[in-house]
Amino acid sequence: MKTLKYLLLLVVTATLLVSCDKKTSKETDKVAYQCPMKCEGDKVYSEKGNCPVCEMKLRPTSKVATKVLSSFISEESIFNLTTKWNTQDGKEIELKELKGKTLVMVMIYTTCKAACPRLTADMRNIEDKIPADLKNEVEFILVSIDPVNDTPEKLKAFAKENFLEGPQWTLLQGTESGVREFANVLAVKYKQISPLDFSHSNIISVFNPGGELVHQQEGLGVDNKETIKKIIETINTH
Ligand SMILES: [Cu+2]
Repeated sequence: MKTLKYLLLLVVTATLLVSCDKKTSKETDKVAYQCPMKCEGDKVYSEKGNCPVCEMKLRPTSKVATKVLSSFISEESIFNLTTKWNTQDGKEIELKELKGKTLVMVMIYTTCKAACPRLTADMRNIEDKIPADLKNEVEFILVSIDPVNDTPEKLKAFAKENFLEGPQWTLLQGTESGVREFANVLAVKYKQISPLDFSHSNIISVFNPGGELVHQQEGLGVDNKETIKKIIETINTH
C-alpha cells in the first residue's frame, strides 16, 4: 500500500514536471517585438506596441521569415498598367514585376539641369535613411518623362553619374503613352518646352508592395522624415 502511494506521488510529480517544462519552452517560442529604427539598440519587447522613443510600431523580429505575399491586385494598383518598360540594363518589364517590395518612385529626365539632379539627390537621401535590415524591402524607381531621348544606355550612364548603383535602383524608359498614363496615376504634370527641356512637378511617391499609392512628398530638398516613416510603416504592415 505504501509503495503504491509513493508510486502515485512519483507519477504526479513527473506529470507536474513535464507540464512545467512545456510552459517554459512555450514562453521562449513567443515572438519578440523590436523597434524597426532600433532606437534602444537590440532591446526586444514581448508584447506588440509602439517604440517609447520614436513611437513607431514595433515589428516581430522574425517577420522576414513569416512573410507571405498574396497574389491579389486591387483596382487602385499600378500593377494593372500593362505597358512595357525597359530598365537601364535593357530588360523589358511590366510594372507588376516590381510587386512584393515597397516602391519609392520619381519621374525625371536625364538632360534636366535644374530640378531632376536635386530630385535624384532627394531619392538617394531617402535610400540612405532606410535602416540596413529593411533595405532589401524597398525598391527605388526613376521613370523617365523623356522616353525618346532616355534610352537604357543613357539611363545607365545617368545612374552611374548619380551613384544610383546596386539592385535597389531601377531606371525605366517607357513609351510616350505609357509614361503619360503613369504620370496621371501619380498626378505628376509635365510638358515639353523645347527638344531637351520639360517643365514638371517634383513629386516622390511611395507605393505599398501591392502597388497602391500610400504617400507623396512634394518639392525639392524637403524634409523627408514623414516619407521615411511612411516607408518603414509600409514595410512593417505588409
Ligand atoms: Cu527636371
